[in-house]
Amino acid sequence: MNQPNSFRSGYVSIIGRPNVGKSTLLNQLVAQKVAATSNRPQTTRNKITGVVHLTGAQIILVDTPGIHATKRTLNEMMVQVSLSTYTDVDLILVLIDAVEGFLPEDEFVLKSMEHTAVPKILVINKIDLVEKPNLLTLFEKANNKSIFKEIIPVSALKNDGVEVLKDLIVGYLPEGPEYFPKDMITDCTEAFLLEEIIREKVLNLTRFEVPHSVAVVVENMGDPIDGLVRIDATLYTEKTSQKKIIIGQGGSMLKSIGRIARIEIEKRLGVQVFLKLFVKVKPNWRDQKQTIKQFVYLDD
Ligand SMILES: Nc1nc2c(ncn2[C@@H]2O[C@H](COP(=O)(O)OP(=O)(O)OP(=O)(O)O)[C@@H](O)[C@H]2O)c(=O)[nH]1
Ligand SMILES: [Mg+2]
Repeated sequence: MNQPNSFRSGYVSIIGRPNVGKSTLLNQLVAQKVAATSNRPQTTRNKITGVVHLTGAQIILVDTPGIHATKRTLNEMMVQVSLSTYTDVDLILVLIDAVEGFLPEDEFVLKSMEHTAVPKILVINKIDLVEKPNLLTLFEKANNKSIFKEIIPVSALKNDGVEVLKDLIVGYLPEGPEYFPKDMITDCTEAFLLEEIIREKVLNLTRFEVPHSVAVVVENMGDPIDGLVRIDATLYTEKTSQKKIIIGQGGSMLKSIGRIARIEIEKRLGVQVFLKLFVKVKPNWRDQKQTIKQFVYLDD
């Protein structure tokens, strides 16, 4: 007689308003950098898969764009992606920021999942930044909401509480197959991951509207020649003034973006990289569905 299959696996989406640390948590749970992170809101623009391989279980995490009220087409499509995960997952991790507590933006997120029966775990993130008594008050508030199966405090950045969270998640997974082979931690394409590395550097090095106006497209990735890979990527912005800022005085900003991105890409690919960056203007691309599909891979 066959042994009953006791392997557990399932999909878990990471949901919350922008900047609460969803992508940082994904990277920490997967124990590898998959998603771009930054202190700018709306860093993540797509669903990003991260697979956690455990003995007897597999957690397939889906990092999502921060949910927020918006009128811009790109942002509407981003939020739609996050909401669409509700019907596809076995569990939802709802993240809030321990310092900020429940802001109206978090209530907006909770309202968006009012009608989904999927179990929800509240993850109170950034506990490294708060005093214990404040955390207790937040716990009480969260308890009163009575929509969460569990409430867990973590610091995604400091890797505190993340192992406990992993165990907790597994308890909510159904029996199922190993969806992904052991050596696979994401189903994102290599080009997408490289684009996100480059965009992350733009987010970290530029300010105001500039970081949000940028999309990165890898145009060309050659085969290694003498241990060197050439990668051409274009940074699209919406205005000539933004292009100027990205290039910087005498090309200094673009050089910095390129250098920092190249170092990370070389680490990722394990080869030397010649990274050539171009900057182009595509006016109002964030309000054009076709261009958004092409630049950000978002669907209707
Ligand atoms: N101190 C502290 N900072 C954190 C923690 N987790 C994340 N951060 C920081 O919070 C900022 C936002 O992190 P992200 O992971 O990009 O946030 P996100 O929720 O994915 O944001 P969006 O993609 O814009 O929705 C970054 O500067 C992180 O370094 C934490 O546990 N403690
Ligand atoms: Mg993110």
